[in-house]
Amino acid sequence: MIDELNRKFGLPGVASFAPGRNGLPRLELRHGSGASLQVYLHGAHVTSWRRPDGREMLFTSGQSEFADGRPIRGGIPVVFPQFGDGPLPKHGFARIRTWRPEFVRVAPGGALEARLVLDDDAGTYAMWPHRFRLALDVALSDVLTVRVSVRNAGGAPFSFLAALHTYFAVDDIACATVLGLKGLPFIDTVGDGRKPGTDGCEAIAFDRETDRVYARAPARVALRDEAARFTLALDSEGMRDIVVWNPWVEKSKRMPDFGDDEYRRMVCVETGVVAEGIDLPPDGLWTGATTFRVE
Ligand code: TA6
Repeated sequence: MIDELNRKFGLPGVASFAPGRNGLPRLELRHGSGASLQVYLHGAHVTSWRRPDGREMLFTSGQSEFADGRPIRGGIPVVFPQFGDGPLPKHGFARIRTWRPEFVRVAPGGALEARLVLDDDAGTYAMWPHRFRLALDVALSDVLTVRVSVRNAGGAPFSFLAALHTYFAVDDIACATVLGLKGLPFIDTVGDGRKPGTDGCEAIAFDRETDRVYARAPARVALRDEAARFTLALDSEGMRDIVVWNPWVEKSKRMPDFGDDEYRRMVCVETGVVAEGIDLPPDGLWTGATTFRVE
C-alpha cells in the first residue's frame, strides 16, 4: 500500500508516504524552509508540524492509540459532524475513519499542498444518514494552513458542526497564555456545567481545568509561550468559534491515552463551528480554514 501511495502521490525529496505508528500510513511533507508536517490517512490527522528551525509545534500524547476506530490523542483532530458528546462517537466519526489522498503537489509559490478526502459510506450512513464529501487541505510553507471543506452530496439538507481540535506543544503550561479573547463572552463547559462567563484579563492563563467555548470569536487569536519564547498566531476564515482547553490534573488522570502530567506540556486552541450548526442545502459547500504562523 505504501509503495502504491508513493507511486501515485510521492514527490521526490518533498513528499512521501511511510508506515507511521502501528504501521498506519502517514504522509510526510518537507518544505525547503525546513518546515515539515506529518499527516495520517487515519482521521486525516496531522500529528506533527515542525517550524523551519525544527521545533515541534504540536503535542501528541506518548500514550496515544494509533488504531482503527480510535482517535489519535493530540495533533489536529478533525471534528465532524458533531462536537463533543452526542448520538455519534464523541467529536463525530471523521477522526476515526480512514481518508484517502486526492493530490499532493507543489503550489506555484512553493508551498507543499495535500488534500485528503472522506466520502460517506455504509458505516457513516448507518450513524448519520446523509451523503457528504469532506476534504482536508494542508498547505505547508514557513506557515501552515489547514482547511476543512464539507459538501452536501445528498438530496436533502443537513446540519453539522466541525472543528480543528488542535493540540499545541508548550514548554510549560504555567508560562502559556491565549491572547485575543479579552472580555468576550464564553461558555465554561468544565464538568457537566455550561456556565456563561467573561474574562477581563488580557490573556487567558492556566491554573486549573479550562474548557471554554467562545462563540462568534475574533478571526485572530494567539498562543504565547513565554518559556519557549514564541507567539503562535491563528488566523481563521469561516471558523467562527474558538475553544480553549486544558484538562489539568484530575481529568488528565481519567484519560487512558494521556499521561498524568502531559497537561503541563499542551494546550488546545480549537477553531471551528461548534456552537450552532451549519445548515447545508443539497450540493452546498462550506469551508473553514486556519493559518498557523509562528512569530
Ligand atoms: O474541546 C474540548 C473537549 O470537548 C473537552 O471537553 C475534552 O473532552 C476534549 O474535547 C477532548 O475530547 P476527546 O474526545 O478527544 O477526549
